[in-house]
Amino acid sequence: MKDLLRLLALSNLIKFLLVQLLCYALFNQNTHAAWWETQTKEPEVPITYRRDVVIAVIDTGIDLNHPSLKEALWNNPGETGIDQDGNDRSSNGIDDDNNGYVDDVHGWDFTTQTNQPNDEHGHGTHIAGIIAARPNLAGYKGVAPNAKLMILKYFGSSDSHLDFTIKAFEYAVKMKADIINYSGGGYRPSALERKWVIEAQKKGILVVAAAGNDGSNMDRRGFYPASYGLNNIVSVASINQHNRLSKSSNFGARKVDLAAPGEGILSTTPGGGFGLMSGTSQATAFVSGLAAKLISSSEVKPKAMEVAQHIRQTLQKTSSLDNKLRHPGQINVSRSLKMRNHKLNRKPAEFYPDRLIKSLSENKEVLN
Ligand SMILES: [Ca+2]
Ligand SMILES: [Ca+2]
Repeated sequence: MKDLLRLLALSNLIKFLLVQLLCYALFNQNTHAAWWETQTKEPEVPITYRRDVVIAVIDTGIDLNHPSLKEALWNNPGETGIDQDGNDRSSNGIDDDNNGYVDDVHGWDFTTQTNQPNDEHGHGTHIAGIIAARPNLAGYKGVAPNAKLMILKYFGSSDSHLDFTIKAFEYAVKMKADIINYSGGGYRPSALERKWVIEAQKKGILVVAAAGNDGSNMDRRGFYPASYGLNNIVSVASINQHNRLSKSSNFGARKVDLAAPGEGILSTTPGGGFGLMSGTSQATAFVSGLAAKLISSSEVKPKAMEVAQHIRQTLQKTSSLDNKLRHPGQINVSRSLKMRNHKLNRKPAEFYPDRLIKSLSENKEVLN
């Protein structure tokens, strides 16, 4: 009996040590560090933050109290401060900015029509952390730890996902987000959804959209909004740690733009925790984080298409992605930041220069 107890105690100790080791390994593989150390083997590029960048995260909501995320929440300027009666605008029950939503201080939950877009699923919290988690004591931080997150919940227990997505796009455009991160999608296009992506384009808003996780060729079958083919959309596939397209990732030499890491990604989870998730959703969040960094640090605020073009032009070419993606490469944050040349619309000094010409001729082929 004594031996058994000793064995159990030992096994608990081993379990404890294994958990500690796992935590150490996870935190030392965090989003930010992993990017530079395993993907580029280059030191982080120091940047000057020149402006706030707001990213609309259209997803399953967020853990509003997560210690790594609560400081990253966008605050609607029209629903903060004190009203004429001395009450806090964020909780006075009045639609102070007259946008149709009462007390929408951090965004909106379209599934329940409330101002508390809490995440019961976990997906949205994970995406939000990759983009903009604030640094914690263990060293974890998102790609753009100064960005502000506008939380728009479209996915909950109801099945009106497309209707809520459209409302969320409309909200993000009207409330002037800089970037819309949409780590979701469906196989049926929607004229209304496309309309709001076009409205985003008119306002210079970048839309970063997941290519989807069915391992299918999107040149034959579209996945929307990623496949609307507008120049303010960047559609994102997932690669693994061996620089190969993830087996589950959709692809398309004409319809899917580029790749970013999407397997075994550590980020925030509901309840104040951290965990690993995989998919083109995670890859999409990396691209949104990079776009936020570019917009916040450029001397002149770039337009959506300029950011998209710059990201495409500064990819790290990855031969295993040839014939699978329109731009067969993966994002490289330090390379994109270094090649920014202070103004995004200036042509980068290097890159494979035939890419744009090739893209245009590819478009011609499509049109013909
Ligand atoms: Ca309002
Ligand atoms: Ca209010």
